[in-house]
Amino acid sequence: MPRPIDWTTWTGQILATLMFIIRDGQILLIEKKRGLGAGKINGPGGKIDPGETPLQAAIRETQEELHITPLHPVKLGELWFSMSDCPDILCHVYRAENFTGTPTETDEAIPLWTPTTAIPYHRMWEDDQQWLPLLLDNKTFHGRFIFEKDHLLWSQITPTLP
Ligand code: 8DG
Repeated sequence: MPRPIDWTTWTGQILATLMFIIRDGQILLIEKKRGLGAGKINGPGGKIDPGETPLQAAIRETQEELHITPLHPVKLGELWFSMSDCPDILCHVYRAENFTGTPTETDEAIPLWTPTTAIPYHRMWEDDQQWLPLLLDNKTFHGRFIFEKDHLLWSQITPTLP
């Protein structure tokens, strides 16, 4: 059974972001080379630095990881992760339709364009298949998840008003 969580008083200890760029029926993912989730496929993103807004952090992380700048990102989701082996994570999720620059491999990530109809969920965090389809559909959402290490024990996805 998942440990009990009082979501009404829950706060994220780590604030993070994710950025998904979707263009011409393809989504720009990364193979993450280090940090939390290394080896998994994900969107670019990472922790928010002190003094940064979530949007600024999402853009900066995409610049650092892929050497590109997303244009006009829109926040579509918020993900709350109760983790067993690290502090709780609150993640802001953005979508953009375009970018400047050329996606380039860096120390942190290998770029991976994938058709939106063939997302490699088996190589991603277990919860992603529950909310990434909403993002692809331009729907807004709030997800809450309880993890035991890498394993998803419990989840709840709520549609939100745009
Ligand atoms: P660092 O150099 O500061 O250590 O790393 P960072 O790049 O700033 O942070 P990070 O360790 O990469 O941050 C974790 C990233 O993983 C962040 O973008 C949020 C994301 N993430 C989770 N859980 C999940 C999940 O279940 N699904 C997806 N798609 N992403 C997740 O932390």
